[in-house]
Amino acid sequence: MKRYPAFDPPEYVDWEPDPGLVDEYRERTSADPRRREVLAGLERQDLLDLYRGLLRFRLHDITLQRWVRRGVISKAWLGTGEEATTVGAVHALNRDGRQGDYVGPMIRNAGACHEMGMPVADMLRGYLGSLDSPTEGRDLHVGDMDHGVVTPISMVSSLSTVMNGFALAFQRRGEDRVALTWVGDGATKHGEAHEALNFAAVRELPVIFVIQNNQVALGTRLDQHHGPEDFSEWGRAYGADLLEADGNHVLDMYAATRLAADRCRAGKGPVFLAAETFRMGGHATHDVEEARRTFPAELFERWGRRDPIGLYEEFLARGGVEDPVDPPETGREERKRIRSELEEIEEQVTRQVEEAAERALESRRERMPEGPEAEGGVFAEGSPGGTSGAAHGEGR
Ligand SMILES: Cc1ncc(C[n+]2csc(CCOP(=O)(O)OP(=O)(O)O)c2C)c(N)n1
Ligand SMILES: [Mg+2]
Repeated sequence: MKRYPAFDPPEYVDWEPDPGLVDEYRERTSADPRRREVLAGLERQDLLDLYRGLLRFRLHDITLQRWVRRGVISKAWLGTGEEATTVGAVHALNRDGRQGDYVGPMIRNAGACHEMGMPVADMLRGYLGSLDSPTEGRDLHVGDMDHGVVTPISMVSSLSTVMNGFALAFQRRGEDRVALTWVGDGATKHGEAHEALNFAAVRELPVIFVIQNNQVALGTRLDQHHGPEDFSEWGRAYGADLLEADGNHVLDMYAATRLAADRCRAGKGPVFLAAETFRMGGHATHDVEEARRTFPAELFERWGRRDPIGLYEEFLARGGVEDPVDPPETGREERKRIRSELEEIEEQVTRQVEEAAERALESRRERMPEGPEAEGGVFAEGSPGGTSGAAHGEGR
């Protein structure tokens, strides 16, 4: 993809594929027989849609960074380098709005919203706080139940118990549906995460917890808040199934999530999906320098070579788009043709995100809420025994 020197992490600016990592990427799609079988079922279009989703996430974040630079917003929380952990998982679900599976994305999983079908403009409006944003200007955490996206609140791990609630409802109604949420390595240290993992395991709920280990929680490194090297033993501790996945490999995430969802649908949930990835920036746009001081430069270099978009692009061009589990050798001409197809997709997605940004800025010019509007919709209207005044926050 086109690189953005003003906004990309320095490791991405002159990104070139590392041949060893490309080989590993290819090997991983066929190493596990069950994942291989899942991936063998993917159509060319599915593979390109995953690429589209990764790009959309990166470009959504570039837009936010541009706005920070221009003073439109004060800061933004990005998923740079972690896009595959979100996009691969979401694409493996049944994305059928209210009738389908439900996801609960944290702020670093913005890609889940647009990949479930929410318009990018609405997500950007969330940041701008306009009246036509999903929360009518109240919060930048956005969701939309019409697209199966549960709106998060900012308290980390609180979504886990909420998603258990949905999964419990699916189970009690005998519905063939799954709930999925992402729990950061840091969020796993909150008591509510423990409650959620335990309750889900004890009740065998159809829920997937993607443990998104990006090696850091705000300014605290994994080794400062976590005893073991990783999360591989956490399934055993709770008596739940655990799968491990490469969080920078969109197809590995896709395959693992599909297997996890199958297990849940068969009544054998929950599944913990431990995904290893790395936060290529700061906690948000304000502390990038601090984050760079938190880790040795070598770690950024190592993960920088594993850009989930660059690697996937290379994989597709080297035959992955024709057959993801047994890619044919592509010659120069063939690779050129595939690359130009990918470029065309990139142009479309870039245009889509730019137009969304334009529409969101229009809302900022014309649809910002007035002060008193903050009082509306705080309490449910017409609740039994409630007064209409309660809907506007009076007398409470
Ligand atoms: C209950 C709670 N405590 C503290 C915070 C402040 N806080 C926001 S993000 C964060 C770190 C989260 O780390 P992690 O779960 O690893 O997610 P990441 O930011 O790395 O994606 C903290 C402590 C919060 N939002 N909620
Ligand atoms: Mg983290």
